[in-house]
Amino acid sequence: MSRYELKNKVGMNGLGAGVWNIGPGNDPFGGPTRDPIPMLDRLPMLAEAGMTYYEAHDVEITAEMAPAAAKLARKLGLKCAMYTPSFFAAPVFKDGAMTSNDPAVRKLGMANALKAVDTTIVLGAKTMVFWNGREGFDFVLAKNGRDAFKRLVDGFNAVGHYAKKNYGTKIKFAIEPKPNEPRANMYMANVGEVLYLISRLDKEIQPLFGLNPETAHSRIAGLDYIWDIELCLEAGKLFHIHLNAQDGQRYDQDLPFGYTEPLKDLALLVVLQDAKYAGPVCFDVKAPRVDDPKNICDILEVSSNNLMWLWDRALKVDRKKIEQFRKANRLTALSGYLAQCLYGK
Ligand code: 3MF
Ligand code: MG
Repeated sequence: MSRYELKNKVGMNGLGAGVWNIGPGNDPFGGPTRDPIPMLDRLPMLAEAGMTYYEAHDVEITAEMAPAAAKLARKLGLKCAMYTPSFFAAPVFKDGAMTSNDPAVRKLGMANALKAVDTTIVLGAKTMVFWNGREGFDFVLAKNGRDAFKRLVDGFNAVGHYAKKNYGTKIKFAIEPKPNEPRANMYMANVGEVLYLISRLDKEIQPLFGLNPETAHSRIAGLDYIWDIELCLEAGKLFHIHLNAQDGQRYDQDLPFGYTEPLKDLALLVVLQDAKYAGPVCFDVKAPRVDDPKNICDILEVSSNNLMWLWDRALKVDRKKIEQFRKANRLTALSGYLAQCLYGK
């Protein structure tokens, strides 16, 4: 089993993927096209695909399964990059977990979040991600937005204090923004919004909170992912990353990294290299419905190869040349230089 290693990468090296990335192929319009693979069987598959890290939701690797998963992962030389509570799949969270208008649902969401904190420790991950997929609204005035914001602040404060009290600074939290899908309008829609939310948390736990920006989530909103990443870096809040690709402003596709906008992806890697990003590099991609079970890991191979090629090319980009083009205001020429780095010999 050989693992992908990024040349000169600072901090945590190796690539990662979610166990959900190699799912049975359902989409909102159709059921599975493959038999679901038991979750623990997916760990050797990720290792075999060259991953160093795996990621999972609490509904995939449950608290009860966690000790066995940790043992198996150790045997495979896999590490858990992050663990995350699912606040979107169960019908009870249909209108959100932390922002639901029903206090009993909010209470259940909190219980799940705290349990996930404990499980994150069992799995040995340093990061817990929150993608609160159902926090938002489809109908105006369905929720009081100001109350919803306050509920998010209260919710994340409670999680942060629980983690700090029980585990010190062992676990950090990375909030993943997304503008829409599955809700028409989602709270925590973009990087700026999440940074503002963090600024409103209790001061003593603010250092525990950062972001997990995902390529497709910025592009769905027509936002530039590189700027989203730069903003997180500027704030010292790039705790985690979800790389993939997106074919314009449409439903969330979770395409292989590097597939749609390679030149921008090259520039992204220049930014990450120059910032000495030390966190893990993880994919959030979806094996398409049309892929046969035997080829289910193709999406990881394609994403990893694209990343490795672009990473090496990004290392060779002459930073001085970028400076010169900026100074001379030759921005078209700068884009041409990047194209040469990408496509040239
Ligand atoms: C949805 C996502 C999620 C999150 C995951 C981690 C199913 O668009 O990106 O993947 O990454 O829930 O918290
Ligand atoms: Mg994601």
